[in-house]
Amino acid sequence: MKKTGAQILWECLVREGVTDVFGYPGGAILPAYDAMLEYPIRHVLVRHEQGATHMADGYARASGRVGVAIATSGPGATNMVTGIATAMMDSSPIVCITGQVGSKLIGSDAFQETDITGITLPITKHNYLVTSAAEIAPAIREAFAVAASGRPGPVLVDITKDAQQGTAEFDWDAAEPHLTEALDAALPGDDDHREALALINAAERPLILAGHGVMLSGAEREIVALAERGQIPIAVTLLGIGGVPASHPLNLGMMGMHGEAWVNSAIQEADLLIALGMRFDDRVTGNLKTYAVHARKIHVDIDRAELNKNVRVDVAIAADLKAVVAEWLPGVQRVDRSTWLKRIDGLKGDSAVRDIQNLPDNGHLYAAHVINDLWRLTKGGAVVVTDVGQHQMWEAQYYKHDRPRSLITSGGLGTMGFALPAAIGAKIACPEAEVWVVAGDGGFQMTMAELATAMQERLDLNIAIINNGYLGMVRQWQEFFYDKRYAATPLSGPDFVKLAEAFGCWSTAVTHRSEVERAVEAARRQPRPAVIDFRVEQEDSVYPMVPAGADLHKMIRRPSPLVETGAD
Ligand SMILES: Cc1cc2nc3c(=O)[nH]c(=O)nc-3n(C[C@H](O)[C@H](O)[C@H](O)COP(=O)(O)OP(=O)(O)OC[C@H]3O[C@@H](n4cnc5c(N)ncnc54)[C@H](O)[C@@H]3O)c2cc1C
Ligand SMILES: Cc1ncc(C[n+]2csc(CCOP(=O)(O)OP(=O)(O)O)c2C)c(N)n1
Ligand SMILES: [Mg+2]
Repeated sequence: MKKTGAQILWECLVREGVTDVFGYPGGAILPAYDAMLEYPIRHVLVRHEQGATHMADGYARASGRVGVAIATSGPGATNMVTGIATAMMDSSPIVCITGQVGSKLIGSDAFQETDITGITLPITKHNYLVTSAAEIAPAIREAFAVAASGRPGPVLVDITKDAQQGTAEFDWDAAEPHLTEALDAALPGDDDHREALALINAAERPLILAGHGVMLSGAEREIVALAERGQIPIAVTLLGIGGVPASHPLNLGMMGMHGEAWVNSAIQEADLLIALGMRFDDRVTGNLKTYAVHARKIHVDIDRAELNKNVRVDVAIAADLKAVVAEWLPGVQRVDRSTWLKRIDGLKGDSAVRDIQNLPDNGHLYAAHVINDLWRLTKGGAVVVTDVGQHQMWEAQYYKHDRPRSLITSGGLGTMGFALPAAIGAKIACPEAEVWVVAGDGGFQMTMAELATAMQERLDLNIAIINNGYLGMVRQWQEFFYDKRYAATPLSGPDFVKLAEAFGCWSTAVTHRSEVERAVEAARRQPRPAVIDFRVEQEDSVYPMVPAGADLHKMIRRPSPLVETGAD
């Protein structure tokens, strides 16, 4: 049956199972928008195309489905760049569709022409320039397959206006993608498994490093089974949080720059690291020369390019994690590792004493308190979407995630402005979930226009602004490494309560710990977006901290007794 290119586009999206798209119209994508009205798809009108890409990303991370963003050519497409790079760094499957000027105008500097496939080449898993209606179905089907298969990631399909307007025979079956084997899981050799098992069974001080790949692979149960069978403790990456329940006795917590001190020390003392679906980011390893020098290493990652990239390993397996661990399980011996587990318990040492959580209520509002209260009040059941900065690290430390996909955060690119739009995407993907944004006063100001989107879509979204009056994480670096020279980090903001009310949201401000509970409960009762301005201690820092590039075990610890600074 003949259809226009625009109709073919929506026909394909519907058949791919797409129910929601995030976008913003304009001239070069107008034929597609016109055809959209005939299809059962919810279109969420964003306020900036960066928001559309983060929404698609949040949608994908919350649900495991592919998120879809749509924009016009030129500035619409370039506004998507940050969101695409964010999804690329964190292996999030999204498909971005952009309009392009007519195919005969390409290269003529036509109105709103930009080479978006050229611009996004290094930050997409793959991209397409489609110049005829007949190419649309194969391109869209392949885009979805590429985005979701192997190591997930963003794919962009740029469709010229004449391709949308032209007609072609629509044949769904003929458009079936044929991906090359390289995109699918490659099977490892049996020897790799034997070698890995021998190392695991012989180890006295093994440690599992569980990353984002645990959730991407759906291997949550297998990892816990491996840990329990072998009595092997687990450390998680920032993006691995939730993949293993925080409350599981073998889960030690987060590793890396702002990880728990005992976790980093355990890594340095281990005799075997079993790295599963994590990519040894520099925030995780610190100085590579001194990283886990006593440990043999096994690395399982679906992306061969990650193996032996940052850390040299003894056994490297390029395959889907779930399948690999399932294969190992019967061969994993039940070994008594109580000495090692006791040793790690001992490493916890004075951490508890220094922990800010145990401070009495002294009239100061600490972000750590706010987040811990949020965890308590939501009983750990919320999907929390963070922005980037100190509040992001405090969230990782003080909100205990027991469920997969319940922490959504920009790790690899560290994109400020991510939280609010990503949370909108998460809420639309999972309408039953209680969704909380935890954002800094800096990052929130980057994309706060999306409050209008949340209102227009009548979303029951809760937003906690951790307002410290600073670009806090940068201020912290200036405090530690630049002699407290606070260049361009003191930050004013609007009256967030008035601002939120102007958008039609419910809002309140909190300055004392005693008010946290009331405010959180009131926000939870609101059926519309609710914004709480938590005016927290201004010059608090995130501890512990491994300075960039330092040895992992050489952490800066919170001064004891706690030093209080800043305005009350
Ligand atoms: C301010 C700030 C501070 C930070 N501090 C820390 C910190 O202290 N600690 C920390 O951990 N991080 C920290 N990060 C995050 C850090 O930068 C990285 O984003 C994070 O460590 C990456 O985690 P990951 O390797 O688990 O996930 P990803 O980067 O998403 O990598 C996932 C890996 O899993 C693989 N994979 C995907 N699917 C499968 C599958 N089916 N089977 C097998 N493998 C698969 C992928 O190929 C990839 O290699 C910080 C970020 C910011 C912005
Ligand atoms: C788009 C973008 N620009 C700059 C940075 C660098 N950066 C990282 S954290 C941070 C400060 C964030 O401040 P705020 O949002 O108030 O959060 P806080 O650290 O105070 O909790 C900055 C500027 C970034 N990560 N992203
Ligand atoms: Mg701040």
